[in-house]
Amino acid sequence: MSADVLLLSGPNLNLLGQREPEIYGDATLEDHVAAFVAAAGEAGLTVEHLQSNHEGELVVAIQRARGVHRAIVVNPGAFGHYAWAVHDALAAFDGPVVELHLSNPEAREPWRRTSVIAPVADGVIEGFGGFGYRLAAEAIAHLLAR
Ligand code: CA2
Repeated sequence: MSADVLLLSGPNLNLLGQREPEIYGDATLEDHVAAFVAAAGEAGLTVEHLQSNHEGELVVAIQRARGVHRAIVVNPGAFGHYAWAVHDALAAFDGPVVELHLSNPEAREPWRRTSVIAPVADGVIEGFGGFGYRLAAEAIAHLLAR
C-alpha cells in the first residue's frame, strides 16, 4: 500500500541540528519527520519521506507520486527559490501540495523572498520552526477531507 502523503526534503536539510541552530533550531531532520509522521498518523494518514540534495531526484519523486500518493508536503530548501523544474513537476501533480519552511524566508535575505513553489502550492507554512511540520500535517488532513 502506498503512503497517503509524500514528504519531501530538499538540499542541506540533512544537516539540520549540526549548524545554524539560531536559524533552524536544534532538532534534526529525523526529529521533524517523526513529528510529521505522528501528526499525520493522528489524522489517519501514512507518510513516505525522501530527502535529496539533487533537484532531478526530487523531480522524479514528484512525477512518480502521480496516481500513487494523495498529497505532497515539500520543504524544498534553497531549491524553492529558483528550481523551476520542481515547480513544473508539482504543477503536474493532482493532489494538494503544501510548501513548508522552518524559517521565515520573507524576513531573511532578499533572494529568499522569491518562491517558485508557492504558485503551485495550496498553501505555505513558514517561520514556525519544527512546529510547522505538525501544522503541515494538519493542513494536508484538512485539504484531503474537503
Ligand atoms: O527555512 C527553511 O526550511 C529553508 O527551506 C531551509 C533552507 C534554506 O535554504 C531555505 O531558504 C529555507 C536551508 C536548509 C538547511 O541548511 C542548513 C545549512 C547548514 C546547516 C544546517 C542547515
